[in-house]
Amino acid sequence: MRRVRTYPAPAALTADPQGVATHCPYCALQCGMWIRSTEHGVEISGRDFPTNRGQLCRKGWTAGELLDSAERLRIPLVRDSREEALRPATWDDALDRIADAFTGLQRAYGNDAVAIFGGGGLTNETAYLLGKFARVALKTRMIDYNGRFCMSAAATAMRKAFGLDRGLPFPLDDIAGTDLLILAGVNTAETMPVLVRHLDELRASGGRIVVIDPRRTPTAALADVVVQPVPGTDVALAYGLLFGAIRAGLTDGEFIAERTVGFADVRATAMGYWPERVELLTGVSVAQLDELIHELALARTTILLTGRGVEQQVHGSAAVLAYINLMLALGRIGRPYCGYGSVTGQGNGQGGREHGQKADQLPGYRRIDDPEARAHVAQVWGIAPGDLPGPGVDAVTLLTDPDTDVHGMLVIGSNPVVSAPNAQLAEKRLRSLDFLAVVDIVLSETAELADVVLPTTQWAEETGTMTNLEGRVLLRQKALDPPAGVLTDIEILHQLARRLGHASGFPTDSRQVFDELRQASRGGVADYSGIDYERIAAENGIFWPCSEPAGIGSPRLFLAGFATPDGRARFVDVAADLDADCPDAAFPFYLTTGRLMDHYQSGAQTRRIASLRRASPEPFAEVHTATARSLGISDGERVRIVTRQGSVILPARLTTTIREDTIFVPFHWGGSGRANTVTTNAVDSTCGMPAFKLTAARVEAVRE
Ligand SMILES: Nc1nc2c(c(=O)[nH]1)N[C@H]1C(S)=C(S)[C@@H](COP(=O)(O)OP(=O)(O)OC[C@H]3O[C@@H](n4cnc5c(=O)[nH]c(N)nc54)[C@H](O)[C@@H]3O)O[C@H]1N2
Ligand SMILES: Nc1nc2c(c(=O)[nH]1)N[C@H]1C(S)=C(S)[C@@H](COP(=O)(O)OP(=O)(O)OC[C@H]3O[C@@H](n4cnc5c(=O)[nH]c(N)nc54)[C@H](O)[C@@H]3O)O[C@H]1N2
Ligand code: SF4
Ligand SMILES: [Mo]
Repeated sequence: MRRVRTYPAPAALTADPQGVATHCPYCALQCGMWIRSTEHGVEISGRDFPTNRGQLCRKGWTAGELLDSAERLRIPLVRDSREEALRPATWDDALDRIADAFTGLQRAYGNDAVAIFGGGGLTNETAYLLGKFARVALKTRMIDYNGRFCMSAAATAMRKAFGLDRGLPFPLDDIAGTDLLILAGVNTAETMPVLVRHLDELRASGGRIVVIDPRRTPTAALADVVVQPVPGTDVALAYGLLFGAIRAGLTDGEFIAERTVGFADVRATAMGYWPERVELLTGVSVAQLDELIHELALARTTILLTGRGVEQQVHGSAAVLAYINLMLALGRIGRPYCGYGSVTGQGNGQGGREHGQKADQLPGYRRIDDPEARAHVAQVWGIAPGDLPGPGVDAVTLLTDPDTDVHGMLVIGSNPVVSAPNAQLAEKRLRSLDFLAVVDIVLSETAELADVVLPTTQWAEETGTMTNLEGRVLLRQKALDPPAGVLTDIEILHQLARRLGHASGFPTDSRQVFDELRQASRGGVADYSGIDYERIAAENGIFWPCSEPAGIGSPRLFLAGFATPDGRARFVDVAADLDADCPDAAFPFYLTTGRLMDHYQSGAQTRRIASLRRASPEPFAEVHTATARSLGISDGERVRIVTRQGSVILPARLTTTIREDTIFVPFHWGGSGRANTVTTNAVDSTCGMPAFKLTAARVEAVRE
């Protein structure tokens, strides 16, 4: 078996002429950075960290620009009615308004009248304190966050199959040591450009790459085999591959017998996916299926990663389970250089889902309906278990359903007016609230609707921990002072809690919050109790679970057993009934949405960075040249994309890299170019994941 290169131990992270050791504000790779303040402004350079080895992408290099941008918020904004414009206010006035409004609404309509909507970019300390703030200070069960739009399908599937959900159950470096890497619905060359160096290493040592994506993306350019399935058909494709693997004798009987349960049913279902049928369902030809089986046969070790392409579907968690079934049948999980992982997206997409900002969760990845978990956390919080609210509702319900009890909301670390599915509905719902408060660093599209907007510090101005896609807990150190008067997220929570009658319990020092988080997570699935700031810095991060203050935690999970009661992984016999928003005569195309290299998420940050805005100034619709010809559309011409939800007008960008039946629109813009004006309302009923990747659509030329 080929081995991964080993690297020298990291330099100490303390004061260094290169500046302060910290991490990028954006994606889950959490690349290491040096940041230094000079007379010419803030200087950022790449730092040797295991995920990036000194490299940064364009977004990382330019991240400093927003720190002193004129568009940054520096003082609170308030208004007395929605007809007025927002105007500057004192912190006391702004904070009092929020506390008074929330108290009034809760008195009138009950505790669940106030909701919190958080984000996966917030530090572990903020995410933890936010969950506590909701349950203890507001006593509401209504809290959820944008990670529901991101990781819920994979998380649900991994919990079912392995008993535990950690994006990658192995360090990123392991990728370079596998024989075969399968990337399904992941466009890492654009979404985690620095990860490409791991792919280059893999190829340099003779490993092979398969990409499964309806578009021939820049990631596909790095692959040995590329297949372009019809959007939304990964369940059928994965079963088709399992059929082929069974027929070619590739399954690992010993592994199946000793380390798994439930294969018989899955095997029986897979036998219904013979190649000709799979070709009809997925558009992947019999010859291409053979090619994929051949790749599986050549490899002794395999890593399969899914991204949002597979997961943001009505059958997202089923598709993940179908790919896991394939990997379990091959015996390529829970062994060195083998495994399944889901590429976590946001900077703290992993930690953000472990410490309680999710409707059904308590810190340490505990379930809020588990009496033992409730007792433990209530004791850490100094309240009676009976005073802890129960599970709330998922993000889509929270943001769009007018029938919940919610009358007031605090949005912190998300921009749902751009990023929520069917954003028209979310926008309407947010406008209909009696009171909306937003904490952000810029006046985002969501902040524009608020009654009170609080500015907050940026990544480089506060200390806190983040948990990257590998489950590695890392330390983002404060490098710069914030603009005068701007509070951190946890200082804001402290101020609000105090006004709601909780003078203690909401510390403003991140280390103190982390120490409490360690207690609260102790004994949970995501146990952080053995982790502290010093050891994170000394070891280049610590992998959870970690209950002992020694070592680097648990970089590789499942080698000895799975996290299920009997230690065996579960095959889950998922159905593949295609009841998604299927194209028909009126809406004949598959509309899918996703990301570009230059912009991040709702674009609130990157649209305000000059070089990124120049590189990628506006949204567009990617249309196949042949499709455009048949519709009489030329390159750059404006087209109307119509779906059952609404329509948007965008310039067409013609390409031959997309399927002829598929249209792609990036979601980084609000206003008239907002992708989510047209995306479907449909969600995966098992986890609440929106089906961002498949909406039936019509395309029309716009002729003035
Ligand atoms: N530049 C940039 N980087 C980012 C982000 C960003 O906004 N911008 N966001 C971060 C976050 S939060 C996330 S979640 C990650 C997301 O990272 P990715 O998952 O890599 O990104 P997406 O573009 O959402 O989707 C990936 C691919 O899925 C494909 N796809 C669509 N439908 C299907 C399908 O039915 N099956 C399959 N197999 N593929 C399909 C799309 O064509 C697309 O190329 O990126 C992170 N990194
Ligand atoms: N059509 C379509 N829609 C999608 C997706 C898709 O693929 N297609 N992907 C979905 C996914 S995977 C995700 S993760 C979501 C993300 O969508 P959003 O949740 O909207 O993500 P961001 O744009 O990162 O929003 C973060 C907000 O918090 C602010 N912010 C940044 N740092 C801080 C901080 O430290 N504190 C506070 N208080 N605020 C801060 C930013 O300025 C920004 O306004 O979008 C989802 N929406
Ligand atoms: S790959 Fe992600 S973490 Fe690394 S520099 Fe780019 S945006 Fe930042
Ligand atoms: Mo995400």
